[in-house]
Amino acid sequence: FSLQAIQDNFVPHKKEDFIYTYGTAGFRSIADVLDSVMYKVGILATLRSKKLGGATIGVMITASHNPEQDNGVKLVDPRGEMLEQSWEAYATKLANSKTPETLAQATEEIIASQKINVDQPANVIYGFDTRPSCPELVKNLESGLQASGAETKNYGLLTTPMLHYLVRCLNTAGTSDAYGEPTAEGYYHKLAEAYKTAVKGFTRLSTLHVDCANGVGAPKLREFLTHLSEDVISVDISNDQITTQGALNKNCGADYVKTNQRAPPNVKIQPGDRFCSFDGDADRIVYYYLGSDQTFRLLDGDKIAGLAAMFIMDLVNDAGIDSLKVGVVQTAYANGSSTNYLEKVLKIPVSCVSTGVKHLHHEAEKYDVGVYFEANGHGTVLFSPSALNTIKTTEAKTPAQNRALQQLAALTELINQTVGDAISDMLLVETILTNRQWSPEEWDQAYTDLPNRLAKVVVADRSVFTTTNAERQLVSPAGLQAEIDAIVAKYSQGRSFVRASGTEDAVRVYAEAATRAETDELTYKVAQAVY
Ligand code: 16G
Ligand code: ZN
Repeated sequence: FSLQAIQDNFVPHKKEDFIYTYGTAGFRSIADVLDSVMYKVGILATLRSKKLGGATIGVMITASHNPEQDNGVKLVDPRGEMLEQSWEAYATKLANSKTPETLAQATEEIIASQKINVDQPANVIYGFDTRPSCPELVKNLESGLQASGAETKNYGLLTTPMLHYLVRCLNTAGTSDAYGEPTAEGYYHKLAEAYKTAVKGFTRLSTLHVDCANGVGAPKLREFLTHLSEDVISVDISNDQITTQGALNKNCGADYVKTNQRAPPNVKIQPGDRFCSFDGDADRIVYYYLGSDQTFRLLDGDKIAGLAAMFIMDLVNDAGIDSLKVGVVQTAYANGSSTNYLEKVLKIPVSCVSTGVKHLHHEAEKYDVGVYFEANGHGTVLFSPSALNTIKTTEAKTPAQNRALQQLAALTELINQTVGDAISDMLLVETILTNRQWSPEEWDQAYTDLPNRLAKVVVADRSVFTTTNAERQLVSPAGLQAEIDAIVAKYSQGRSFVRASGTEDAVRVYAEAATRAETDELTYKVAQAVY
């Protein structure tokens, strides 16, 4: 490890005045300004690995659902989780170092404050999505890794959740909680075997139509499907144009569908059929279908959480292990009807946390079985070590109990325990629908979403909008929350909140109410109060 090498290989900033922030989605911006950031992320990944005694750290290059000209990068910690929050400030510090000297200084500061022994080994793996800017960004990342002396492995084109899986596998190999074979093949095999077990004995459903957002999910889902025969699952893939310039996330994908509450224009949506959309890096998924009245119906992250929680509660009861505490974690964006369904109908505890996967993930770890989903379709289910142990060691007294235990065991393998995963979540939904022999309408009957609206307000300085109570209330600007409360009080089943976006220079306004007209009016009034 040599600070000299770090200085000698310095990759300069392309735009002098650009300020970088490691936020909820890592670094993310227009790809053109990211060369220098990649170099620094290489150094940071090396330091993080050295700090953790040479544990493997992951680096994923993607900008998820953002337009094709954007890109981004984020670090993955040893258990396949997001980078520990306290390190985000280091990332930001390195990224904004504009000269070799200030970079060396910032590096030294991290080493000193974290008491890093630089003689420790460093191991870093990386992967990237289909964006045309990736190859160049990868080169800059590699320079940073090389300059700081890490052992590396390039896993190539990957979905984000596959990279998280690989990191966890590499760090648990040979231990009692070994997570799987650290290869793409190992990932496919694990999911395919679990799925076969989970749907065994049930009639296969009709074909599922999958929109892959013209992203990395398309080739990866195709590879995965070679591990399952047509009589186990039938999938029709669309929006798989990964080499067509400008196609990524354009008028398709999970974010398009959730935001516009409509199917991608090029997806021919037929009554009776089942559809889902991935986002650009395949860590989000939403389902949808055409109702018998020909209207578009969305089954978003909230609906998936409700379905999963219902199924898991039933299995836990049938398995006779209802001492396990099952809970659901949501954000303020969860539809009020979904929270009501979970709490009042399923009688499951629900926690509400701030936006961003790391917040949901950590809260979900507090339960034995923690289901977490953002309304936008990012989520998963976490099984605690003690839950895994209970599922593995409980002795069944009846065939029904035995079957429930087997199903739960299959779910623990099927569900990606590291992060939300579109392929894995798709298999979870398909498992439940197959077990129940349900159509999407039947799934949708659990509850009816309140009409809702999300608006974006561009303000002079979004940093003055600070919140409390899991982002449901404003602390500042002074007086604004009282104003919002007064507006909301006029609408039946009204709810609205305002928060600064973590990924865009804007403030978001969410509102829901009993009717579409009231919702629109409420959104408009709150947005006006903000402006
Ligand atoms: C990031 C988050 C996502 C969240 C979104 C909110 C991660 C990996 N991603 O993309 O979970 O929904 O930000 O964006 O945490 P916003 O702050 O612009 O509303
Ligand atoms: Zn994504």
